[in-house]
Amino acid sequence: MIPHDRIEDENTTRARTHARDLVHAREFIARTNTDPEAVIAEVARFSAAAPSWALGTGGTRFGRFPIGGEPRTTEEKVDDVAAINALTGANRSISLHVPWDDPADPEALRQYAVERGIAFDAMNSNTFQDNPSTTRDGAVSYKFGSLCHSDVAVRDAAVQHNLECIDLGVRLGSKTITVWLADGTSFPGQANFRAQFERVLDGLRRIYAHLPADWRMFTEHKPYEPQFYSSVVNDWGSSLLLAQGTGDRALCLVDLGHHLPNANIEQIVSRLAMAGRLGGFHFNDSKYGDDDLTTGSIKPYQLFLIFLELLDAGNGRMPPLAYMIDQSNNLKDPLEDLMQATDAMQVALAQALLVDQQALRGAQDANDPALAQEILHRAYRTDVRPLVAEARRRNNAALDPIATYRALNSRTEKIRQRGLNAVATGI
Ligand SMILES: [Mn+2]
Repeated sequence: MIPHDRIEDENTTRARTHARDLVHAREFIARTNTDPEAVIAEVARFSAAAPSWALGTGGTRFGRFPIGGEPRTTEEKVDDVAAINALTGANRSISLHVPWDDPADPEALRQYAVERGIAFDAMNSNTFQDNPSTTRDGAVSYKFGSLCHSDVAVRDAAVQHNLECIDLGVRLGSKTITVWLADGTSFPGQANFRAQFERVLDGLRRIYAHLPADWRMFTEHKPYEPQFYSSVVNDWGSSLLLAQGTGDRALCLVDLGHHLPNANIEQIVSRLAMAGRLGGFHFNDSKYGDDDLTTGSIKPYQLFLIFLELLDAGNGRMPPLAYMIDQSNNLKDPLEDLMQATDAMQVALAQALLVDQQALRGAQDANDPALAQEILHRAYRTDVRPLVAEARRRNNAALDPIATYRALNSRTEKIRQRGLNAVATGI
């Protein structure tokens, strides 16, 4: 755990500069007919879950370069999320991935997390790998798909694994199961598109039937990888069809990296929200494909536009969706990576809150695209960092999370406790 008084000490060294910057930011923003206090409050309310599989170093198929001190158990993963939450004040939950996480005593794990201020976000099932616990000790294989498989025994095993994830999640206090399927084909003619889709729909209905009344089920689309010709849940349209064909609490999850280049993701967000089927997000960024780069590191303007659509869906506030970070790379300390993502989301949210909605509607009604762009850019180009830092301070977190993490030698301390060779599960 990161001691709160150490964070306070670090904040004290930055307090005067922060106060000066905040006065300036407040003055500037007040001139744009926006209440800076409302922006700070909404940013302070926001939280994004950290995924248990992004707490160790990521990698590529060419290699992985562990940095040491990675969490060896799910408890240590909770510790790491508690550590970044202490610094950001905006990562109040963890999302588990079964069976990479397979707690022997879920009630004890839940208590462990509660004591550290961490809740359990969506449960993630895994039918894209063969694991003894999900493939009936090797009796079946997901090589040719899971819910879409031609063999009913494989489909049954995949359904059963999802039911077990829900049962585990109930014991942890989770309320959501996210189903991401690697199902698809790598070669034309390999399978019938329609037969695969109908089998997936049938499997999702069976999983949905097991949901407790206060649970939701998310389907997550992706156009390609690991299959390279077709995915069954290839885009938001297929995801929406599955949700609509399953039940009211079946919703769509948007992973920013799961789109073909140049897709208008903010418009997809608007469409799904309009259809009442937007359930959650996996935040990351990409240049070429599912790169899992740090949120906001490549296309920060797109991130701003996405938050603008979220505020539109929530009538000026962030709608109560499941927000999670889903990123992984080979180069950074994963905890710093997650804190940078959290900061990028808070900055994008603050910028989106600065958009003068009344003026924007006026420009739209007057068919004045130049003015509409001026209004968006005025908000996007405002330096909102003092407001975001103030939101963190009010959440008893760090004015500067990364600098504080480094000043406290947090990684060195983890290596000392867990060892240089401690490597986390997950990819
Ligand atoms: Mn994802």
